[in-house]
Amino acid sequence: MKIKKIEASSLQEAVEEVKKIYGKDAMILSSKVIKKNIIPFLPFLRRSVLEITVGIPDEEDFAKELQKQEGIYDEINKLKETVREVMDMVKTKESASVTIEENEFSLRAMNLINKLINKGVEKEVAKKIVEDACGYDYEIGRLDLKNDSFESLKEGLNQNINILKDLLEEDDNFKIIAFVGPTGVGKTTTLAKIAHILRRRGKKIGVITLDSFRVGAVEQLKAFLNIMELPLRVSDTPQKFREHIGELSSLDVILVDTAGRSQYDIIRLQELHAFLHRVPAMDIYLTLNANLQEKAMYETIEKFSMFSPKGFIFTKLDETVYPGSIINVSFRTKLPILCLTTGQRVPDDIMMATYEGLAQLIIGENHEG
Ligand SMILES: Nc1nc2c(ncn2[C@@H]2O[C@H](COP(=O)(O)OP(=O)(O)OP(=O)(O)O)[C@@H](O)[C@H]2O)c(=O)[nH]1
Ligand SMILES: [Mg+2]
Repeated sequence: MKIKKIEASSLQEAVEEVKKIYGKDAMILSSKVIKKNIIPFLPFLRRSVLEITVGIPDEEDFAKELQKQEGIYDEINKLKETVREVMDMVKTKESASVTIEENEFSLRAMNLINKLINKGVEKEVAKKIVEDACGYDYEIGRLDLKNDSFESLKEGLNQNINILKDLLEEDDNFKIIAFVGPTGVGKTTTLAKIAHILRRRGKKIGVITLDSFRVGAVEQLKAFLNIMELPLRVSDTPQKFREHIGELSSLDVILVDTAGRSQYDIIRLQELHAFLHRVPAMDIYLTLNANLQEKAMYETIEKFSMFSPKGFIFTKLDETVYPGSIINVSFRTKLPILCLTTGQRVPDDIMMATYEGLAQLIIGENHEG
């Protein structure tokens, strides 16, 4: 800032003068009354004038000021964001699951962890998923999300949960797809939904059911499939099953429905195993009700491991408020997810697993971006 002195007869005049000469950014720093000789060599002839000290900001000062102001706006915006996050956290029920003291995450990262926990994701799993979507922010000295919550969740899921690419993106080879799982989880309904999807994509499909003893099982399948006029075979022995596969092997895909088996009924599980083992080109998917208690899910997975399932199908997500359990189970077992079903309607209520879909399922629509 440059300092100048000017003289004026009144403050009013000084203000106008300063504006005129130095512009509107100039400031009057001080003023004082001084006595001046009217004629230099006649000291007894004096009058009073105002001496004004003016500060004139130079370009550099202006830039600094601007920078300071921008800094303040940044601070305000950060503060606003923090307040919003704190409010979100307060709104989120059971928000005390992860507290400020106990962890090394930023507020918004903690907020995301808590959202996951509230949806049934285990605390350790939630922390790992979020941690993998974070970078260290030196300014706040904590781990912070690299992106908005939704994108970060997608990223974290991507690093921790396996999904199977859409059935048809894999290859064009002949495939047999079998659905196994406990009773009533939705195997037959899901088979029908997948049959529709495959058909819509131009695949030639046949269906074989191994469920010949439950009353109405074959009728139920027929009802689903008749609309599509798909060939259907009912195999009541492993021998028949192999014959039926032979008959339908000129098609693109054979879908195999099985009778539900309790994970506690080892004999029936082994019976089913006798049908399915050593069948070439067969992928077996374990169908699990997303509402099942997690402990029961692990028991089921253990008992059905004899089928070496290629992945999970999770059903009835429309009936659960805690979809987090499917994340826990997939995280712990590393078995990939093929698809998720979200209602009884055939063929609509199904979605192939994507990270976007999983993120939506857990924290809702992407509101941030
Ligand atoms: N809400 C809801 N219901 C479903 C879903 N999938 C299937 N269901 C219903 O669950 C019930 C059982 O479905 P099925 O497809 O017969 O189950 P399953 O596993 O074949 O049963 P079993 O053959 O007896 O072992 C039916 O009433 C279906 O409509 C889903 O995603 N959401
Ligand atoms: Mg069935």
